[in-house]
Order: sequence, then structure tokens, then C-alpha cells
Amino acid sequence: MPSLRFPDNFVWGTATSSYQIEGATNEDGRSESIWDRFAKTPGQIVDGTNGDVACDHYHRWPEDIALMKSLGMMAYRFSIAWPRILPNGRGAVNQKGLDFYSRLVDGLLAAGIEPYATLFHWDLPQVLQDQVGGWQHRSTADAFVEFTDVISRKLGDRVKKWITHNEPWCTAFLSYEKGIHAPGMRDFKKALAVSHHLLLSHGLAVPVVRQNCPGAEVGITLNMNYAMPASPSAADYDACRHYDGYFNRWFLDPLYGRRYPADMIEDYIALGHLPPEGLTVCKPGDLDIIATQCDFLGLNYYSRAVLRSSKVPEEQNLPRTVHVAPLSEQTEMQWEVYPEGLRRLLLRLHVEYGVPKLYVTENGAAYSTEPDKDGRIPDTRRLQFLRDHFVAARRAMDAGAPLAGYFVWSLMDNYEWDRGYSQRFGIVWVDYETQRRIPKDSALWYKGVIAANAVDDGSSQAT
Ligand code: GBH
Repeated sequence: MPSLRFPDNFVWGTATSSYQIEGATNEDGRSESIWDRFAKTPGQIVDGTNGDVACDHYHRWPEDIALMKSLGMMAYRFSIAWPRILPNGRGAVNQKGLDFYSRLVDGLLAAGIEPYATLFHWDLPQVLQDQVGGWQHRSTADAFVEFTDVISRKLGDRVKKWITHNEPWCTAFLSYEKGIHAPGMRDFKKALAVSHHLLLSHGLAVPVVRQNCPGAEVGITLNMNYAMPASPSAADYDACRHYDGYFNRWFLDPLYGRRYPADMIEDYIALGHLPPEGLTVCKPGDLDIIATQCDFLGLNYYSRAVLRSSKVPEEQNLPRTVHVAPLSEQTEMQWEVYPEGLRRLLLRLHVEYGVPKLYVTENGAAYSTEPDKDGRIPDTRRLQFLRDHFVAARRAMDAGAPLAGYFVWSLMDNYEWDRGYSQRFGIVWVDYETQRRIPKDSALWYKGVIAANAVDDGSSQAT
């Protein structure tokens, strides 16, 4: 099969997050996070589970690093649990928390794996939620800067890649509009305030990281869905515009110096989500802070969205066009497999926003393939999913997208938030009874991709 090579310095790795893998939620001075509280609230998690044990990575990190090394990983994206570092949200520093991440980083470097640290992947100290309402309140941006300062001082001599936030859309809208993530609120107005405070905290944290970590690169990770109208009708196009504004542009535009999208401010005022004066939580000077120049943008890509207007009677929309019916394959999360969306988004970020450097900081799929009688895990569909997305990313690079690396979600099966342990995203199987890890076929295949720095394009024709 034809093989597509990647540039020599291309970075291949995997990603995880603290609450999803660490466990040890009550150890070494860690305080409660909003996810501990939410997961233990009856009815919030499909299987009633929580992250108290998860993958027990807090104790098994040496084994997990050895595993990454055996798979030839060049880099590892993990997140830092704020409640381990500042148990009171601000103020007193917990040395044992700092030491854990310090050991982890030393272990990674000794194994030749470059650490990519995410500062916030959703486990806010509960105390900040209780005291000020968490991200609803502007002061949480200052608390985040304090946390950033403490951890980046500790690790800054060794960690040279930093990501401020993971998926602010989720932290704002899944958590505050839809109520399916901690802290489980349903209030669009609050979600908008949260989104602004997240972006503000990002802009405030960037210079702090730069100051504490000589030579470091810093960026933010957004989750984007590729938005398409279900038909060429004006109504469906407008639904697509609105969704893209809500999901993608609301974050991208202010980060890249364009202010919040005017069409969305207008829509939100019309919908009653904002007062006639607009986004009043945005104070003079905030937009300049948010637009602080970053070194890279991280993209988490999983699927696309096909938008159908609900504002006009169905008959006023045109029939759905061919690309929505039939739907292509879905993963077990019911997310459509659509690699082309990754190519298009990477190109869009390059062409429309002039992003100087891109990483795919997450991409992966939920499939529950279990070990067979020989203990092998033939997760063929995950392997194909990854191959097709690697190819799509490579095609975007051919067209000029400055993609520097790719992190598969996830290194191992883990706690999938409101889905508990019912969804498995790992390229490594985790037996939650024994905590045994077994590389799936996709992991063994990925090892080969990394070794060759190339992926076969899945076609049988010569290029
Ligand atoms: C990421 O979230 C997270 O960073 C990671 O922690 C998580 O484990 C992983 O992906 C897998 O889920 O149907 O309206 O919700 C991705 C979350 C997935 C949220 C796609 C938006 C589609 C829109 N995103 N989802 S909606």
C-alpha cells in the first residue's frame, strides 16, 4: 500500500487527563474537585461510577511510562489536577502534589518522552465552586493564574510545552448549559459568562507560563466540530452558521484578535441569553488579554455536525443532500466517523485564522472490543479510524496546514465522564479489576506508524 511520510520532526503521542486516569482522589492532600462531587451525585453518571480509582495511574505511573516507551511514543499529553496543587483553590501549596507531577515529568524525560502539560482539564477545586461559583465568577481567572504560576515554576525547567485549557466549549456549555458535566447547571447566561472567564484566564496565564518556563511554547486546546448544512436551503445554512458560531467561532475569534462574533451576540440577544447591551462580563481590555499571541493551537477532533433548521417548517427546507444520508459509520459514542472534517478544520485554522502552529491534541474513537481467548485485542475499527484520520491530517499538511504533532485519545481506557467506564477510548486495554494493561492491535499498529514516521493511505492504488 502507498505510504505517506510525515516530516522528520513530527511529534507522535497520546493524551490523557488527571481525573480520568489518576484515581487516588483522597491521597497526599488532594482536595475534592467538582468532578468528585458531581460523579457522586446520584443520577449524573450512566453507570454510577466515579474516578476514585480510575486507572490507578497515581500509583502506576512508572509502569505507564514504561508502556509508552515500549510503544515508541515521542510525547505524552497529561493534565494537572489543580486540587492536588492548591487544595484550597488558592493560597497554601501542597508539596506532595507538586512532587507527584515532578516525578512524572522526570520519568517521562528519562524515557525520552516529551511532556505536554494541560493546566485545566475540568477538575476545578470544589472549594472555588462553593465560594464564588467557580468559572461563573471572574475571580476564578485570577485563581487559575495563581495555580499556573505555582505549577509552572515547579516544572518550568523541564516542561517546554503548555496548554492552558482543554476544550473551553465543554467547560462552559456541557457544564453550564446542558448540565451533563460538572457542576451540572442549566443556564445559558452563566455558560456565556464561564466562556469569557475561561478565555480571560487563558490570556492572563500565557505570560506567566512564558516567564516561568524559559523557551517554552504555550497554547490552548479547542474542540471543534466540522459544521455543514443538511441542505443548501437558506434556513439550513443559517442553522449551520449559528452552530459554527456557538461551537467554534465563539472561542476562535477572540483568541485570534477578532472580538466575539457579532452575529452570535445578535443571536444571543434575540434569544434572551444576553441583555441588549451584549456580553457585559467582557470588560475594557479583556479582548486584548484574550488575544495574547500564542505559540500554537491544539485541536481536539472527533466528528462533524450536520445542521437542519428548526426555525422554518420542514417543507421550506430542501431535501437533505447526499452527504447526510446514509450516515457513515458511527463509533459507540454515536459520533459519526468523518475524517474529512479533520482535514478541512486544519486547513480552515491555517487559512482563516493564520494559526502559526497546530497540534491535534486529541483524536480517537470509542469501541469496546474485548480481549479474545489468546488475550489479543483486535480493535480493527479503531485502527482504521486512526489511519483514516492520520491520512486526512497529512492531506491538510500537503495543502499547507502547519501541523506539528498528533496525540491519540487515549493512551488507555479510562473514566469517560458522564459515561463512566462504559466507553473505551484507549489504544491500551485496562482491566479495571486487576488494573492490568494490554496494548490493543491499534497500539501495536501505531507503534509501527511512529517507527516508520509514515502511514499507509489505506488504498490499493499506487500514488
Ligand atoms: C474530549 O471531549 C475530552 O477532552 C476527553 O476528556 C474525553 O474523554 C474525550 O474527548 C472523549 O469524549 O453532541 O453536543 O456534545 C470531547 C467532547 C465530543 C464534546 C463531541 C462535543 C459533540 C457535540 N466533545 N461532542 S455534543
